[in-house]
Formats: sequence, structure tokens, C-alpha cells
Amino acid sequence: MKKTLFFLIILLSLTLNWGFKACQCYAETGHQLWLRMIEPQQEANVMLSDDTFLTPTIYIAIDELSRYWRKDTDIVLRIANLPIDNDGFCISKENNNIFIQARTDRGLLYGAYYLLRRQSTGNIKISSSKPIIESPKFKFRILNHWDNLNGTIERGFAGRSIFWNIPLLNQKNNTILREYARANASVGINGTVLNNVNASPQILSEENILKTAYIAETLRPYGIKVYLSVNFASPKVLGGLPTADPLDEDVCKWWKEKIAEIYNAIPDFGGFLVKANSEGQPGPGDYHRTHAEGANMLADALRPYGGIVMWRAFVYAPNSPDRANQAYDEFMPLDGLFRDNVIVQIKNGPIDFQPREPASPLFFSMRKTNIMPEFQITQEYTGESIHTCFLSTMWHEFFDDIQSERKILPFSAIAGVANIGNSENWCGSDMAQANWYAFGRLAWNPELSSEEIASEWLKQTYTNAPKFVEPMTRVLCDSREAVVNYMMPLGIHHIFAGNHHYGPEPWYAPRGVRADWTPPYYHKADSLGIGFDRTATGSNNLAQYPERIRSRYDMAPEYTLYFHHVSWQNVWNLLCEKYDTGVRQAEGFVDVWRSMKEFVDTERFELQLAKFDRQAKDAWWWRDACLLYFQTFSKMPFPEGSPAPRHRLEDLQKYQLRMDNYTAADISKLP
Ligand code: BDP
Repeated sequence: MKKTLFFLIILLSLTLNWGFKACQCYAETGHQLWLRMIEPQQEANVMLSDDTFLTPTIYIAIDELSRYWRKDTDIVLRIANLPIDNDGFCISKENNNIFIQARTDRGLLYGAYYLLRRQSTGNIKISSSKPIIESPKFKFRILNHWDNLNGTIERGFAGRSIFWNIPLLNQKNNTILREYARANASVGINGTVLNNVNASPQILSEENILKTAYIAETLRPYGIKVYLSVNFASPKVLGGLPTADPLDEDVCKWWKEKIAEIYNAIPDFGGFLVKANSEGQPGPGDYHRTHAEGANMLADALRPYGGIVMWRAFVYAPNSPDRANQAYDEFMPLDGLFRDNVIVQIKNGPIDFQPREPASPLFFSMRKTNIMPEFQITQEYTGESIHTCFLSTMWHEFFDDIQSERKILPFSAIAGVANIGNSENWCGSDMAQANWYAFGRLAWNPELSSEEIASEWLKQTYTNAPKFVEPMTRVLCDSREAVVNYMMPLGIHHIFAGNHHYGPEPWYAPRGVRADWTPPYYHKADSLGIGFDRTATGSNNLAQYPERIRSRYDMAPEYTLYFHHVSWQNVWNLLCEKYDTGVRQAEGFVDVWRSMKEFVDTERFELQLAKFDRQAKDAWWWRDACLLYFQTFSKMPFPEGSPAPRHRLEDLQKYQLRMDNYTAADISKLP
């Protein structure tokens, strides 16, 4: 009798698809990302309306829905001439049918993933009276992979490239590529730059164009276009020309022919991303030409095919008195001079993807040029794939600042530097997947709150149980502020170690290293105080901002030391408090995660626990290193209640973390 009952329960729980899923008793690797849907016993009935032709993209939409849709409602897909965006969709209900309608097959695919997401997050009421209409906010929603042709990934913390240095034969039917495309499509990402902005000219070799074409073929049905980063000196290095001067006729001809060759292999190729005259990369400046002249030459050659140029504004000279000023100084005079198929791609902040920076002044002032923000999904400066730092809150802060001045977000494209590699869980950590997810969701709809995104992601990646989702949503949404607190509170920035951007080395300043690659250039600690004076008495960076933003940034507590040099008397205690808060927050994350054990499979639970543990220890490392070092200037005691340091400054100063193998940062050897 007992046995029969046991089997009945098993059967029932399988049929109803609960029980096992809720308690997560099976092993998981994280490879399924947020797409851990379970196939019900019975396939759903998904139909194509009579007036709609099947395409490979629609085929995927049908396949996904018929596999994973668990309701007994039938679904009808239809291409219709609706007054919505090309990637948008409309979902309505009539009788017992759900209709997904869109102008394009991509819209139908997005509609399909929308339904499945609503199903997985337990939020699936579709009313007959009110159709759901969704359109993406940005037209270009693009990942930037900093993947090198030898398979390594610059600032990648999740293994090797899934695109390069893979035997050609394996590439065409590469499951990983399809899984990658599917994951991106499920959150609406529609473009990907396949190689590092520090681009090898070899990316444009015949062989690599062929490889790119294979990749494009796999990604195409998922609505994803491919783009390449190109090296501005390619005509010289690859083409053997004596120059790469953008105004030279032979150079223009070389690019035109190269671009024709690319489009011959990839008719829907997206275009180029260019890092020029930055950190040693070649560019039009080598020939005394402007960024606009360089970008326009490429844009003209791409125009007949509908291709675009994303031209990066990340530039700074070694001797500049304030690196934060440079992009604005160089690009503002060019406003209005770029072709309309050029988009100037600007990092969110003027420095470099720091845990917190104000928005780049270019976003407020470049009004006659297409611009787009570049976010960094990979956690180069926010704890790699070890620390949990949910970046949605950072990106929201950026959107809010831009909107406060310009009313709307003045761009139609957005890029995120990917955190993806060939590691089993894609991102080197399960929590880091949330940033890939959040980038896609915000690129579709920047109005979504971080809480909504976090809880959606948690539900799909782990479980719907409120006792898990609620506390973990708080952890995710607090995590970025915690990182700021224990790394660089109050506007301090770029005080990372010399050889990696993981740990602290506010003292790092060896002779011979360019000043703007050393922390003292940024924190400016001295016997009087700390902080970078960017007011009129200093670099006057504040003057690059329009009035309203300028006064906000000038007074904002979170940017105090970004814009001001402040006396120790006025800031020391607060600084200690911030670092202490950061440590407490990081320790709190460990406690919350420990109490989540019953909701998470053992594998993912244990791995993540080790990471949270490490993060808390690193918070101490950061706090002690920074406060003990700054104390050598402030000469002030730790305020009452501030805990005694765990480390000695001289030990930390001797300590060299080996980061030569980024994929397996040996976290056990940290102090
Ligand atoms: C910095 C990275 C460097 C990149 C550069 C860039 O440290 O690896 O090449 O940005 O964005 O953050 O070009």
C-alpha cells in the first residue's frame, strides 16, 4: 500500500510538474541559465495562421512553445501589419486561443519567449479585453565580446571564447552557439560583436570572414546580427598598403572591397565597432584626421549594404591632467559631423566602468550625433566572476541621470561588454548570469525596475518560492552599493591593483608607469585630504555638464571625492563608516545565502556559498587596505565602533595576487 502511494505521488508530481522542481533535488550546472523550463508530458497545440509563411525563426518560436507551453490554451502565430515596432508583438486572447501577432518573425519569437517567461515566473493571466503590446525601447541591443582570435577573452572571467580558435568544422553545428543565440533571443538581444575592440587586423582575413559567416548562419534564425571590431590599420597590416589614412583613395578602395567581400558572405552583416587612437590602437589621428573623418570613411563604404559603424569615444592621453575631460574635449567639436549610419559609442562614465561614476558629459551635450551607451556586463572592476554585483541598479542610475536632463533616453542603440565564455555556467558564476539577463531586459525596456528584473531572473534560475525570491532580490539589489562601499565609496575611483582590477592597491605607483594608470592620480590623497578637484579650482570637469546636472553632481554625497578634494577632518569618519558598512553588507550576503540552502540544488548552492564567502573576505581586504593606507595621510584614528583591521598594511603592500590565469583566479590564496 505504502509503495503504491509513493509511486502515485511521484506520478502526480511529474504530471503536475511540482515537487521535484520546488525542492531542487537534482544536480544543476547553471548551463541552462534562466531557461530551465521543463517539458510537460503533452505538447501544446501551436498553429500558424493561414496567411503566415513558416520561416526558420517562426519554426523556433513554434518549437519552443509546443515544447514548453503548459496550458491547454492553443496558440496561434500570425504576421500582421500592426502599428508597432518591427521587433514588437501583440498578445491577445480570444475564446480559448492565444494569438501572438507581430510584423516580423522576430517579433513572433520575442512574443513566444515573453509568454514562456510569464509562465515560468508564475504570472500568466492574459485577459481577453486587453491585449499585451510590447516593443523594444532600443533598436540595436548589442553584446560586445572582447574575444581574441586565439580564444582568450580580454577581461573575461568565464573561460575561453565560444567563437574563436575553435576548429572550423565544429563551428557550423555548434550547439553552444545555438544555446547562446537562444539565450540572447529570449531576452531580446539582437546583435553581437564577435571580437575584441583591441582588434587584430586578421579578423578580416578570408578565413575569419568565413568563420564569421558560419556564426552568423547559426545566430540568424534567432534574430541576431553579427558585427566585427576592426583595426583601423587593417589596410596597411592586412592589405599591404603604405598607409591607412582615411582620406587616401587606395585605403577607401581597400575598405570598400573588404566590405563587399564580407557582405558577399554575410548579406545581413551588421557593421563595424572601432576603437581608434586609444590605448595604443591605430586610428585616423595617426594621419592628423579626426574621428569623424575616420568613422565616415567606413560608414560610406558600409552604407550601400545598410551597415553601421559604432565608433568608440573611449580615448585618453597619457599626459592629460584629467582623463575625465578628454572624450568630451575630443568629441564635442565633432558633434554633427558624423554620418547618420555612425553611432558614437560612449562608456557610461567618463573614466572606465568604475563601481560608480557620474554619467559621461557627452550624453548630455552631443545632440547632433547618434550616440549609444556602452555598459560593462563583465565585472572587470566589480569583483570579476567572484563577487555578486547586480549591475541593473548601476545602469538605472545612469538612465535616471540622462533622463533627468534630456527627458527621454536619447539613443536607439545600447551595448554591453559580455561576460560570456565557454565555462559550464557561461559566466563563471551563477549570479553573474543575472547581469547578462538584466542587460537584455533593460535594452528591451529600461523602465523595468531592478527589483522586477532580479525577481524574474531568480524565479527562472532557481525557484519561485517567495521565501527565496524576496530575500535574494534584496541581496541582488543591494549588492552593487555594497561593492561601492567596500571598494570605492564617496566617489573614489580607480584605486585597483596595478596588474589586475580585482583587488586594492591604492598605493600602486611604480616609476615609469603612466600616471593615469596609477591610483594616486585618481584619489589624490595627501596630508590635507583626499579626492580629485574637478571644480573650477581644479580640472573644471564639472563645467562639461549642463547646469542642472552640474549642480546635482557638485553636491551629491556619492560623488564627493570624485569632484572635490576634501579635508580629512570632513571626510575621514564618513569614509570609515562607508567601508565598514560595505563589509557588513558583504557578510550579510553570506548569511542570507546560507539560509537559502533548502531552495537550491547542492552544486549551485555550495559553489555560490564559496563565492559569497570570498566576497566577504575581500571586502575586509579592500577595507583594510584602503583605510590603513589612507590613514598614513589622515593620521586620524578609526572612529569609535569601527572594527580593528584584520590585516597589516605592510603585509597587504607586499601581497601580489597572481592573476595570470584569470579563468581560475586562485581565490584560496588571497589574503
Ligand atoms: C578597459 C580595459 C581594457 C579595454 C579598455 C577598452 O581594462 O582591457 O581594452 O577598457 O574599453 O576597461 O577599450
